[in-house]
Amino acid sequence: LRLRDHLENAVHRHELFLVYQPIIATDTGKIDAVEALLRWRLDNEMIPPDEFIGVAEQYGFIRAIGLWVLGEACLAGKRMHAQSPELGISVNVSIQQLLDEDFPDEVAATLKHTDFPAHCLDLEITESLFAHDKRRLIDNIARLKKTGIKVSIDDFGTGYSSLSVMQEFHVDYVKIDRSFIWSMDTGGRAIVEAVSQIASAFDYKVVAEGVETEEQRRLLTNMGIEYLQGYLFLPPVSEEQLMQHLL
Ligand code: G
Ligand code: G
Ligand code: NA
Ligand code: MN
Repeated sequence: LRLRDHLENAVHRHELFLVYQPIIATDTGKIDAVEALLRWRLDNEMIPPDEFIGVAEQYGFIRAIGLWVLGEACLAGKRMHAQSPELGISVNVSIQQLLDEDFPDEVAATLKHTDFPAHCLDLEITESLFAHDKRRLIDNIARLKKTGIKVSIDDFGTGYSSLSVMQEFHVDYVKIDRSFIWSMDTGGRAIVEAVSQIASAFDYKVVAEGVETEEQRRLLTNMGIEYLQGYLFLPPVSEEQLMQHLL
């Protein structure tokens, strides 16, 4: 209850902020995009998103918070474009946002009022969310894509219907869940390779998450995976810190 009451006012009290983690293009080694990740500081205590996103969803705050995140990310992206004009920004979205009929229009309105280019925005949808009202999701994703934005399947491989999700939903990127990257030396390599090949057949670009070692980087690069993300490159950092890496 304490979390719920505080969360309701967290946006107005400026307790929420975003951090940014780079996504690296394998071929150039350069930052291609950044993923925006939400943080909440309550009375000097950091509450992890895993603890409060669920609360926000349960009590109906996530649409307001999600809209705030989207606006902030586009504004930050606009500032980053002064240094890296084509930099992409990825934003995580919750199922309530995706199922909301107004959401595609809200995304379009946010792009307009922040003057952020649609093709540089990517929305990340966690694979397990695709289990919800399929018609509505396919519909809303199609409407979102009409605004010119990109869509990613996040945490790919952790759901029960990975292959049908790839076939039925038209997306741009598949982010292979970090658990597969971490198990590459104990059998996961074949899975990563297979996912990458299937994704390519659908014309989806692949991002490997949770890259922590040079060995993982080498293996993923040799497999032809297009993008890498993980602590090996940079953890999520403040906008100010990120700007230094964009130079
Ligand atoms: O940043 P961290 O590893 O603590 O993120 C934990 C989880 O919270 C991840 O699954 C991430 O996708 C999710 N998350 C982070 N920021 C947001 C956000 O702005 N919106 C939603 N819906 N989820 C987020
Ligand atoms: O579920 P999602 O993929 O959105 O989760 C994103 C979170 O994963 C980020 O908030 C970040 O803290 C975490 N993360 C990113 N890269 C790494 C990594 O290399 N190792 C670990 N342990 N966590 C990571
Ligand atoms: Na994500
Ligand atoms: Mn993920």
